[in-house]
Amino acid sequence: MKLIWSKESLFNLAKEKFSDHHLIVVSNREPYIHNYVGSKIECEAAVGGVTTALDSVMCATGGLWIACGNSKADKEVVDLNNKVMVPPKEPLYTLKRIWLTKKEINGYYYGFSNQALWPLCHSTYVQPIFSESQWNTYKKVNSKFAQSVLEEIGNRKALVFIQDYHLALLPHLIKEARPEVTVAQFWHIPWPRQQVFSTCPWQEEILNGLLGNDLLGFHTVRHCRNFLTTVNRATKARVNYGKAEVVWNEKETIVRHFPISVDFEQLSQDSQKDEVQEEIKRLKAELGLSDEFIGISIDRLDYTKGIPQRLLAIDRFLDRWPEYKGKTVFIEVQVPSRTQILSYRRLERKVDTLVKKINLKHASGDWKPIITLPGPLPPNTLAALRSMADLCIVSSLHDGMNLVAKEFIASQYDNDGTLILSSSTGAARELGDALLINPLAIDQFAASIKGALDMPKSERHNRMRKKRSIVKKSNIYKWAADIFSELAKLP
Ligand code: GDG
Repeated sequence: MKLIWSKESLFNLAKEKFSDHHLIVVSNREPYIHNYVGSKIECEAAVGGVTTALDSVMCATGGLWIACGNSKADKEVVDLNNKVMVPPKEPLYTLKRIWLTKKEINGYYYGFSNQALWPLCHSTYVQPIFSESQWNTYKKVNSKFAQSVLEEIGNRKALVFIQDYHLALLPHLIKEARPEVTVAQFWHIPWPRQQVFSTCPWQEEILNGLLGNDLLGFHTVRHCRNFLTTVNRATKARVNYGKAEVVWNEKETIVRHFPISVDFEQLSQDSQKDEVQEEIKRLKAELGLSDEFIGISIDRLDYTKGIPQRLLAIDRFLDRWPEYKGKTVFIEVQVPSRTQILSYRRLERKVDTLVKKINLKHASGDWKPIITLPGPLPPNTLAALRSMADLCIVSSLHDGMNLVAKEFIASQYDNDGTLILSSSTGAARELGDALLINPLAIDQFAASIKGALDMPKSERHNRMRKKRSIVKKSNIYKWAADIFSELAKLP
C-alpha cells in the first residue's frame, strides 16, 4: 500500500495497468484557453474545479483530452485535426477541441446543463428550468461528443474517462457503439435525493446514459446512495446496495465514492516560493494592509457558493463585535461565471449592492471591511492570498467537494490559519477539524468568525496540522489512482 501518491507513482500505475489503452478524458470545459493579448496569442489555464484537478492527472499520465473550444484564439492554434499540445510551457498531453454553434452552447451549456441539471442537483432553492428544446440540444451535443470520441478510438483498446453533468448521455452512446471500450465517469456535483431528481422529465434517459458507464464516481457516499435509490425507483435495473452495483440490460455499473483533491505538495511548495512572498508584499502595499487579521474567500460567482450569506455574516459579526472594526479585513475574490444566465447576473448585482452597503455602514477613515478582487487572478496572486490569509471562509449552500478549502489547507505550510467550512460541502465529510458552519444560520456563522479570530495559537496549529495530514494523504493523485485501480479490477 502506497502512503502518499505522487505524479510519478500515478504515472507508473497508469503505465502498469493501462499502457495498452488509449486514455481519453472528455469534458465540457477545456483545461487551457487561447486568447489574443494585443496582436499576440496567449495560452492560460481555465478556471474551475474540474479542469484544475484533471490537468495534474493528465500531466502525469499523458493521453488525449477532448473538450469544447470557445475562446477567441482557440481555432488559430490547432492543427487540421483540431489538436494542440498542452500545457504551453511543457507540453505533456494532447487537447482536441470540439466546436459548438452559438445555438448549441445556449441550449446545451447555458440551457439544460446549467439551468436544469445544475440547480436540480444542488439544493439551493433555485428552480430548475426544464425546456424541451434545450434538452434536445443537450442530446445533440452529447452525440457530437460521442462521434468525436469514437473517431479517436478507431480500432484501439481504449479507456474513456468522462467528466461531469454536461455529458450524462455520452457513456451509453459510446458503449452502444463499442461495448468493449472501458467507460468511466466522474460526477463533480452532488447527486440529490431521489424525490428531487424525479422532477426531471427526462430522468430515465439520463439514468440510461449514465448506466453506460462501467464505473461511475461521486465525491461522497451520500451522493452514491442517492444515485442508487434514484435508479432503483426510476428504472427496472437491479440495484445491489451492499456492493453499490447496478445491473441494467445485462450490463454492470459499479458506483463508488472518490473524494477529489488537490496537488498538496505543489501548492505547499508554491506558497513558500520567493515570487509568492514578493507578491504578498505587493498585494499588501496595493491594498493598504499592514497587520490586520485577513480573511479570504475565493469563488466563481455562483448562487451555490453562499456569497450573500457570507457577506451578511460579516456584517453581523461587525455589528456584534465592533471592537474588531479596523482590525480585520475580508478579501473576496469573485470570478464572474455563466453571465448569460439571468440568475447569475442577479447574483452579481445582489453581491455588489451588499458589499457597498456593508462597507458604507462600517467603514471609518481609510479602513473598510470588505475588499473585492475581480478574478480570474493569476496563480501566484492566488497563492499569495492563500498564504497571507489568517482565515479562509467557504460558505457554499451545497457543493460537491470544494477545492478552494483544500487549496487553502495545502498553502498553510506554517499551520497558522483557520478554515471556516460549510457543512454542506463534500469537503466537510473529510475535514471535521475545520470550523463547520451552516451558512444559512447567520448568527452562528458570525459567531464562528469571532471564534476563528479568538482561537488560541496552539488550537489553530493543531487543527491545521490534522487537516494538512488528511489532504496530504488524500491528494489528487490518490483520487486518480483509486479510480484507475478500481478500473483495473473490472473483468
Ligand atoms: C466543481 C464542483 C468540485 C477560483 N478563482 C480563481 C481560480 N479559482 C479556482 C480555485 C479552484 C477552482 O477554481 C474552483 O473549484 P471548486 O471546487 O471550488 O468549485 P467549482 O468550480 O464549482 O467545481 C465542486 C469541483 O468541481 C471538482 O470536482 O469541488 O464541488 O462544483 O481550483 O482555485 N483560478 C484562477 N483564478 C481565479 O481567480 N486561476
